Amino acid sequence: MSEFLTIGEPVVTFMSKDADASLVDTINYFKLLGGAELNVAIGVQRLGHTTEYVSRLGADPLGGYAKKQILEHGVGTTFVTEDADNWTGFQLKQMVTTGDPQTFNYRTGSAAAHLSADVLDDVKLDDVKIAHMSGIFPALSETSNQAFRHLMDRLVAADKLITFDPNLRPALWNDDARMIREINEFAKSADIILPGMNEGKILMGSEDPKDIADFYLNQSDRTKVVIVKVGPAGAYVQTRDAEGFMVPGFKVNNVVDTVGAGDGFALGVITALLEDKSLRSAAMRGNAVGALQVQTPGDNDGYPTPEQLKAFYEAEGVSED
Ligand code: KDG
Repeated sequence: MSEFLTIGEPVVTFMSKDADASLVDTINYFKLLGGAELNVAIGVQRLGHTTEYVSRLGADPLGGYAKKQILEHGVGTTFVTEDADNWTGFQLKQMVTTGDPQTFNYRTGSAAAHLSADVLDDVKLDDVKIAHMSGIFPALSETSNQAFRHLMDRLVAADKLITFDPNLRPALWNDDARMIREINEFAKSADIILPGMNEGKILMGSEDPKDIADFYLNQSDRTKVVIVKVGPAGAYVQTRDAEGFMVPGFKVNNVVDTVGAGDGFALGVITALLEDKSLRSAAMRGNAVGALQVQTPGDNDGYPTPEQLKAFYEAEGVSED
């Protein structure tokens, strides 16, 4: 079994080739693979760590495409099962010259939404050092919600280090009050929480990184670290027993597409912790991977190899401790 484990839905993305056209008017698309948790697994693997991804794909061309891509990235597929009755979820994504692209999901009733808790009993946790959980998978269906809870319970019982990204997707939850309640409840089981500043506003009514960190540190003894993503400004790190501090972001002049930056941040933090780096270095690596990712059109194509990360740090004149 691998050092890193996550569960999620791969999202085949049809990205518009027609810059700034609405999804209604777009004619030309190209195909790529995303899915927040898969993005993290791809990036963790690319930085030289072993990964295992739990998911369920349709026995359809998009499922075949996703499986091929996941294998090519070297991510572990022992628990990527096939569903003969349901299709692989997909998404349309706009190409924008500024700001965040519009997306539209075709994921209701997808194969991943049928991934049930019993499959997770076979997942061996012995070698897992970090498990990454995100708020997207439990939003897919009642079945995936139960599966997510079951894995979370097993991880907590095995005392594994859990990172949690709220990854708010109101369109998938379809019920804001439930989304807020459940995301904050899941966060109680996490050791490290990685919310975005804008998510804080929805989840506890404040965009102030310190308020967000205090909220999560106060709601559960298990939570030891909160790292709040504050966009291009970087990240705010707070632990239970020390003053919070900012780790500044890297300046990017050519933002192509912001999707995948948050996952890039998570994988930067996770890989740095797997390599026993400090929290400051972990947040800096998160910022670095996020900055590299926004310079590419796909959801995970900007994530660096160790050599690319080294070259980026050298160009920026920074180093990890
Ligand atoms: O975080 C990136 C994801 O948003 C993207 O890859 C697709 O999983 C996805 C989603 O739900 O939007």
